[in-house]
Amino acid sequence: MGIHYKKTDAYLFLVQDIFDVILKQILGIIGGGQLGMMLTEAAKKMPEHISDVIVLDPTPNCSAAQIGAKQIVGDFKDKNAILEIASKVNILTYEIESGDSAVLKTAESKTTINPAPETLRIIQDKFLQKSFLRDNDIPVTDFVEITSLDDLKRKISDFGYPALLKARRDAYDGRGNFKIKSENDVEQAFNQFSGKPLMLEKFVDFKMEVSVIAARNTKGQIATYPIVENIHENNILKMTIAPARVTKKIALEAEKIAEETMRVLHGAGVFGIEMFVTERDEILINEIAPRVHNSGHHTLQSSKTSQFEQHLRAIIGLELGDTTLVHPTIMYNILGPDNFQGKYKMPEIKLDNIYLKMYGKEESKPQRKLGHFNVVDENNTKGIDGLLESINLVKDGISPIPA
Ligand code: AIR
Repeated sequence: MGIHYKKTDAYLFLVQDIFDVILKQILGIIGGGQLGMMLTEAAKKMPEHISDVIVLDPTPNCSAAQIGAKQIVGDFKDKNAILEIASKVNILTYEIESGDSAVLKTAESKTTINPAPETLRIIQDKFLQKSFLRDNDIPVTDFVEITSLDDLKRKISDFGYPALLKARRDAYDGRGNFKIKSENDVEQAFNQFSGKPLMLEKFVDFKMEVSVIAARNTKGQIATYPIVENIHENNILKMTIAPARVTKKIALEAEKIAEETMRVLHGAGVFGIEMFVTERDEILINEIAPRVHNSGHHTLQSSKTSQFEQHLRAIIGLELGDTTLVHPTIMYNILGPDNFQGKYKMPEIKLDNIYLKMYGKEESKPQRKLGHFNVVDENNTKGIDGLLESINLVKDGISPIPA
């Protein structure tokens, strides 16, 4: 005997409710800066899968909150705040790697977390990350753990100068790196880190910095975006050129390394894999970010699927989107100028083929990422040189000035 339902309105509402619970999920994001903002925008375009977004961020009315995410105001490492957001969402992710992976592990009893806290634990400690990659035969720069000043003095004499002393954790955008150029810098470099766990890396004489944005979904499907070229200034990303001006051989090799990395890492989500191309055309991984990445912002206009949508597809377990680069594009970061801190006038650009995105941060600070714009070769006629010319015409006009 089957169960007989009357097709009443009540029944239809019940079915709708069940579907909502199964299919629509509340998404939680640790971090609500620009990356959380663009993830929230992508989530809003997927209402059939994500019903609401809640972010945890210390800045009241953070970037993501300004475009409709609910916000818990709290630190990324605040245990109670992490447990609170975990108890309110069906799926939790992060857009900054400085969350506490041990706390996240305990929060796994309350919600699904992707990438897994164990993946975060390995990646957020650069020494563990590089050891993991080396153990899996993935090419990385030479590196070694540093435990004391004497240890540093001994090891740097093996490595030679220059070498990079790095904080193992909580360092991005060049914060937490010290280039030791000679014996005279050694003590100053060590003291600068005041007791933090450290590692030393051989300085790579690279001819280009590149990255591959890669995704792996919860079912193990992997997809990589075409390799891009990154231009840094003062250790901060200034510009990403998509696609990178490299040979087909290098492009394929880098994408293969990225795919292999995703295979061994196991985490679900989008990852930014930064690499060097050396003078001898070797490819070495410099660093992995377990999150959507600044060098993937071009995908908002250049690609069939943006990295933000891709991340959501990956963590929800949907089939990954098409990563084809449809239009060559250059992404240019709008950074806070060095000469002031405080409120600033929002720059504007009204030109065809240029897409400006400001992050709604209240204050400019030197080198702070305030926004970016993408210059898109929409008719595929300009080429990278043409795009670079367009950037030169507009870049000075968009530097933020005090309000
Ligand atoms: N971010 C995270 N890791 C690296 C970067 N750049 C992004 C995240 C985070 C924001 O930078 O979106 O929330 C913080 O920006 P700020 O300017 O407040 O430090």
